[in-house]
Amino acid sequence: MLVFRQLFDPTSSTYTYLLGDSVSGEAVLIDPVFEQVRRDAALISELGLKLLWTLETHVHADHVTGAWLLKNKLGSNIALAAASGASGADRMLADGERVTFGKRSLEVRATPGHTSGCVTFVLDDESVAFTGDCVLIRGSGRTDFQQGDARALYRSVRSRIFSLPETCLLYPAHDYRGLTVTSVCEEKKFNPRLGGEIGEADYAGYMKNLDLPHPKKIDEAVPANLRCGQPGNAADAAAGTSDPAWAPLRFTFSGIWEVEPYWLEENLTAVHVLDVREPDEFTGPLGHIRGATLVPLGELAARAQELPKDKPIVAVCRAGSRSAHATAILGKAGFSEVANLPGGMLRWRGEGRSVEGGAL
Ligand SMILES: N[C@@H](CCC(=O)N[C@@H](CS)C(=O)NCC(=O)O)C(=O)O
Ligand SMILES: [Fe+2]
Repeated sequence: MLVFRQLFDPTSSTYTYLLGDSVSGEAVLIDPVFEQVRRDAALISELGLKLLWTLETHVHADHVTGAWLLKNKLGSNIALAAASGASGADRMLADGERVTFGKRSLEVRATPGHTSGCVTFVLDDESVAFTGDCVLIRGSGRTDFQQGDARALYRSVRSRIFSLPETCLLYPAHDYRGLTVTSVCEEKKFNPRLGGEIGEADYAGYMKNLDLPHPKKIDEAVPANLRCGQPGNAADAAAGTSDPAWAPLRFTFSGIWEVEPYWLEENLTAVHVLDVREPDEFTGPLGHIRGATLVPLGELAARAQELPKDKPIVAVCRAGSRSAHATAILGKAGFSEVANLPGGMLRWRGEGRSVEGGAL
C-alpha cells in the first residue's frame, strides 16, 4: 500500500509530500522545508518509515530546503535535477530517470520554465504527479527570476503534464489560498493562465504583466538551496540542529517533547515532576511520583509562575494527555525545558516503577 501525506509550511505556503511503501517501509520526501524538519522526522518515525531520499522539484527562492538537515538527522540521501546547478546532492536526476522506494517509484520529468531545473515527479501508475511550481492550482509558478521562461513553462505544461491521464491528481509545491489538490482534467479546462485555448504567446503576455514582489527570503534561500540546504555558517547550522540536551527527548508529530519513564525514574532529582491531575487522583489508588508537585491542569496557567525555574519540568497525569497540554501551557508561560511523560501514571505503574501512596 502507498503511504501518502501532504504537509504544509504556513510561513512560505509550501507543501511537502511524504510517500512511502508500507510493505518495505521505504519512503521519499518531496520539497522538505528546513524549519519543519523536526515535524517531518517525527511523522516518518511514527509511521515506521525509513527515509531513503529527499527530492526537490527545484531550487526554491522562498524557503530553505530541509534536505541537508534530514540527511544529518536520518541519513537520507539528497536527489535533485542535474539541471538545477546545485552542489552537495547524492544523486543528480535526469529526465526520464526513476526514484524507487520499495515497490513504488517516481518518474522524473523535466518541466522547465519557473526555473531551468524544475522537474515534476510522476507516480509509477500515473495517478498522481507533483508539479512543483510549474502547474499551481488554477495558476502557475512565476517566470520572472531564476532563469524563468514563460514560453518554456507553457510547453512543459502542455507536453509533459496535460499529457498525463485526465484523472491524474496534481499536487503543487505551493498554494497561497489553502487549496490542496487538483487534476489534469480540471486544470486543462479551468486554469486561467494555461487552460482551454490559451496559446504560448497568450501565456507569455499574461506572465510579463504579473508584477509580483520578489520572495522575501530569496537572497538567503537561493544560495542555501544551491548547497542543498547546508547552512552557510556554523551558527545557522547549530540553530537548525539543536535539540534540547537535558534529557534524551523525543519530539512527536503532535508537537510535544516526551521523556521516557525509565529515564525519569533514573533522573528524578535532576527535574521537577509536575502532576496536573486533580487532588483526589494524586492521593488515589495510582499514587504519585516521589517529590511531585500537584497543580491541577485547570489552575496551571494562573499558577505557572509559582513553579521553580532551576530545573527542567516533567509533566505527568493519569494517561499522558492532560500533561501534554500542560507542557504547552508551560511553554507559553516561558518555560523552555519541559517534557511530557507519555502514558502517564498508568504506564508508569504498568512498568512497575516506584510511587508514593497509592494501592498495591
Ligand atoms: N510572497 C512570497 C512570494 C511567493 C512567490 O513568489 N512564489 C513563487 C514560487 S517560489 C510563485 O511562483 N508564485 C506564483 C504566484 O504567486 O502566482 C514570499 O515572499 O515568499
Ligand atoms: Fe519556486
